[in-house]
Amino acid sequence: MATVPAATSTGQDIAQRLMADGYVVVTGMMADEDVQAARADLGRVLSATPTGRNPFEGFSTQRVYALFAKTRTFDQAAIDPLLQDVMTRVLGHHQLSAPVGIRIGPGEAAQILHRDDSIYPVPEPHPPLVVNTMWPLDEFTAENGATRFIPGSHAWEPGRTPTPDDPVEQAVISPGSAMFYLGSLWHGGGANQTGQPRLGVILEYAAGWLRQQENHLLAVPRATVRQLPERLQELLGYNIYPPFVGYVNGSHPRKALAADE
Ligand SMILES: O=C(O)CCC(=O)C(=O)O
Repeated sequence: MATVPAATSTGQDIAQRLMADGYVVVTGMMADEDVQAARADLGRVLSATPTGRNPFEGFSTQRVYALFAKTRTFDQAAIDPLLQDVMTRVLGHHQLSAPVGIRIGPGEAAQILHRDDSIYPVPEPHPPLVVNTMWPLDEFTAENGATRFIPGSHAWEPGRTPTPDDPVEQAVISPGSAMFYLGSLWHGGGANQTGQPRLGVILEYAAGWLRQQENHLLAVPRATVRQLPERLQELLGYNIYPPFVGYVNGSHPRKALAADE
């Protein structure tokens, strides 16, 4: 797998690899103590999180939606300067779209391969609309459900879909790293053939002019949002796509957020 260290890589390097290969693994994105804190806090959240309702979510898989309403342990990751630089280079003006904790339980089947950007009805080929980042909080192994993906599939000709002959790789990655992948890369969660769950968090970003996959304005209470760093508030949707998409009563949504109601 294409792997580069955060400490010696620039946003330009990472964005170039991402655009060329459809994915890139960046090591050293999260300190050990932050991984442990995130794992512990998500364990708390997961103790009250149901399993999935359909094969896509996974009947033995738990998904933590409304992530930024439930934990503070990904606030810094979401606004990490290197990550933000990559997103700006690839997506331009961008926002958080679908941040989700995903714990694939023992016995779970492989998720269907899909493209994250296929939810938007934009004809192919199109410029990058979505970039996802997967943050493993357990060791991802071939056996416990490491994310599956088809290298090169981000550049397939319009209309092509996976066949059993397409080579599938798995993101065998360690906590502390983050795998960046384009929304056009065919991928999916792996089957968990072990007796232990596999926990990871996706922080998915989308171009700023699209509708966010999750409606964070309703998912995260305003009292919570007011406590967050301003950049995270913007990424959750309290922002303008220039010149004025997203205004509130003719003003920047930051003003509505600050209003006492
Ligand atoms: O959990 C994973 O490895 C990937 C999950 C995924 O792609 C999704 O749920 O959209």
